[in-house]
Amino acid sequence: MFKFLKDKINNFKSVISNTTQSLVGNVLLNVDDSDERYSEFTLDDIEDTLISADLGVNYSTELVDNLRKQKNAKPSELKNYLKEEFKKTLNEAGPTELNYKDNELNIYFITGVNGAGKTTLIAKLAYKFRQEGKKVLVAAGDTFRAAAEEQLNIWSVRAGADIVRRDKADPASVVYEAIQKAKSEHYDVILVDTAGRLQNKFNLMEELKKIKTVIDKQAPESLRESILVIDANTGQNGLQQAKVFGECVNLTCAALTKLDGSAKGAIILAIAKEMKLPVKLIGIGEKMDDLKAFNADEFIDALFS
Ligand SMILES: Nc1nc2c(ncn2[C@@H]2O[C@H](COP(=O)(O)OP(=O)(O)O)[C@@H](O)[C@H]2O)c(=O)[nH]1
Ligand SMILES: [Mg+2]
Repeated sequence: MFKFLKDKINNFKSVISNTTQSLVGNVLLNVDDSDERYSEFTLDDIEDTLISADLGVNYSTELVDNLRKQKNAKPSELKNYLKEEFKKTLNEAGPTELNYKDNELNIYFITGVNGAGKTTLIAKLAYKFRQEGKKVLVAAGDTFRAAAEEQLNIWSVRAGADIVRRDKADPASVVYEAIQKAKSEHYDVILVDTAGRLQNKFNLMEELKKIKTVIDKQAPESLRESILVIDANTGQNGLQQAKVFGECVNLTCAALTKLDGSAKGAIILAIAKEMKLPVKLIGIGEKMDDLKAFNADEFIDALFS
């Protein structure tokens, strides 16, 4: 497997310190360890604090209702309770390792709203794959914005990847061309960039479905991951977006960008709980090297240590 998927994150604790504060620190402020049991007042405060941390209303309510039902639940055990529940939620969403098959074509289909960080994620992924000697092709499927294509071009060249781009062309035809090229020239990886204009939701969703159909027809065994890119700072809005995209492309995982500095990293848990989607990649900065594999144990350890 890829080295970059095994790399530990330096200072992960400090990267997610704002999330830790809002999700664990602030919640624990509601309880006094010496209390024998939870008061109704305390339970309400815990629920509000979890919701403010962007864990989502349903999940927050469920966690607190569980405490309410357990007559022996002790405030001094709140930290451990949350830790075990969060672990369970992440486990249930499935494995977090990015799928890749050696000696085959691997296609990664990247979607998400404008500004979420798709193009940056593709550049970083291209860079990581290139570093491990893979032959990488980028399909510039955001043909609407010339600037977007140019940005992708610069990044791809810098990463040492090749690119298929055609100004103003139908994105599905760009992807078609990329697949033909990848097959005849034996590429290991295709990264498909897409547009994200939610203002015209119907057209965007049709465009994405069309790309998906091209991949399914031209390379049915090759779609390795369908990745939804979410900006950590969008919190619950990000989750709403996930639902819209999930209805038209079969998402297999999420990538959470801009986790650096964000206080809303709890969205990782909300995505796992509500969408049953594992977060597999996290963006922790703007540099090429600032893409990391998400590891549930590492995340839980950093949150609760
Ligand atoms: N701090 C930080 N900024 C990021 C990260 N990922 C992307 N960005 C920034 O977010 C902005 C939008 O990214 P872009 O890839 O163009 O989004 P797209 O519209 O989805 O393709 C750019 O300014 C990126 O530099 C990240 O992990 N951390
Ligand atoms: Mg883009």
